[in-house]
Amino acid sequence: ISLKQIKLHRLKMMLNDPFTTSFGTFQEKEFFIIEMIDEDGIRGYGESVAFSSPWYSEETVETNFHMMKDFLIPLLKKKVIAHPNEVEQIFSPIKRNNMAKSALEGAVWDVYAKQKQIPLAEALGGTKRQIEVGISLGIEPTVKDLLKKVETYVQEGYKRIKIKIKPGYDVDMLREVRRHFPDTPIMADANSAYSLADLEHLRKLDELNLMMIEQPLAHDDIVDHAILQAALRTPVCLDESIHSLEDARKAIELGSCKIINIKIGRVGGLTESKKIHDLAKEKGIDVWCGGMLEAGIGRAHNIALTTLSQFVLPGDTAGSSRYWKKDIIKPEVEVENGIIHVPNKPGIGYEMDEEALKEFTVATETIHV
Ligand code: OSB
Ligand code: MG
Repeated sequence: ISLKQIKLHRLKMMLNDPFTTSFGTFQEKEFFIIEMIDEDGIRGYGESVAFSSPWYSEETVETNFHMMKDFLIPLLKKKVIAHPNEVEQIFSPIKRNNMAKSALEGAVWDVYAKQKQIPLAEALGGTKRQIEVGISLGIEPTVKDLLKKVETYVQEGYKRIKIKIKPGYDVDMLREVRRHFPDTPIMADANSAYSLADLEHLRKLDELNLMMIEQPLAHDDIVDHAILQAALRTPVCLDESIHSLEDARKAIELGSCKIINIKIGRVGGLTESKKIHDLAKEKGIDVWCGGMLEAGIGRAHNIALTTLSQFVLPGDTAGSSRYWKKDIIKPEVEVENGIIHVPNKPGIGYEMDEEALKEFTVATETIHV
């Protein structure tokens, strides 16, 4: 893989619906689409998933730009990369900044798969031809609003419904949802809104037959989560706490979770995602692919990763139309009865919609490598 040019397209897109978590609400998403062009003119794409403010992790759109432009892309200069697995090593002098690294690494994977003329899923070692997906619902103004949304997406066939929770909007609300949907696979995501002081309260979740509770405790904790997991029947799933294979190994060893949500950006790329997947498989830990309200490019990467065998639980990769009036890829990601058919074209398997890209781009930086 010999790269000639890297374009950093800064995009701004409006979500169809405001999305609320225990940290706040947002409706606008700003992010980078990475376009890499190799010496033969093959184009690979990546997407940076950091948000505009550092509520989910310390990275932001601005830090992603700074890291890519001033540190990571210079490391790629004049390098001949034999395999995308090498990118992680090339970036290793830079501490963390996983979402910035992942955006670039993802584009290298796409270039590589297109050079080989194989789907990205195949390049990663994935075998599934279709994947099952769920949907993540934000905090709604009232339980009645929430029930309406759950109804809509259950009707559409999503394989599980994830509901954001926070103190004061948790057990009673979930009990109400469970009463209306006795057989629907339901899970809750707290985005770190609780502490061990809430243990007795969180224990009530065990009555509700939830698939799991995601990241109930601090974003940087794996010790208290182990105590909580030992006290709950409901499986604990870690999201924010896992940034690497090492984090996953330690969390599994401590018994901090029974399930891991893998987000490509959070762990620094597809190569690291695969390593975590492989460890989880060896240890009997179920994994699923998380989401960061991605546009089509990030979504395509998530789909490819989810074809690996240990992704046994439906992920958060809902269809394009759940987020955007118009996505930036052709065709858009379609979900039919909770299933996405994995594209079998080379690379990510979706074309860039150049018109949409132009429409949503607010600035482009072109770098020769
Ligand atoms: O915690 O998984 C999360 C969205 C933004 C930031 C963090 C999270 C989420 C979601 C939605 O739950 C995932 C999606 O639909 O892309
Ligand atoms: Mg989460």
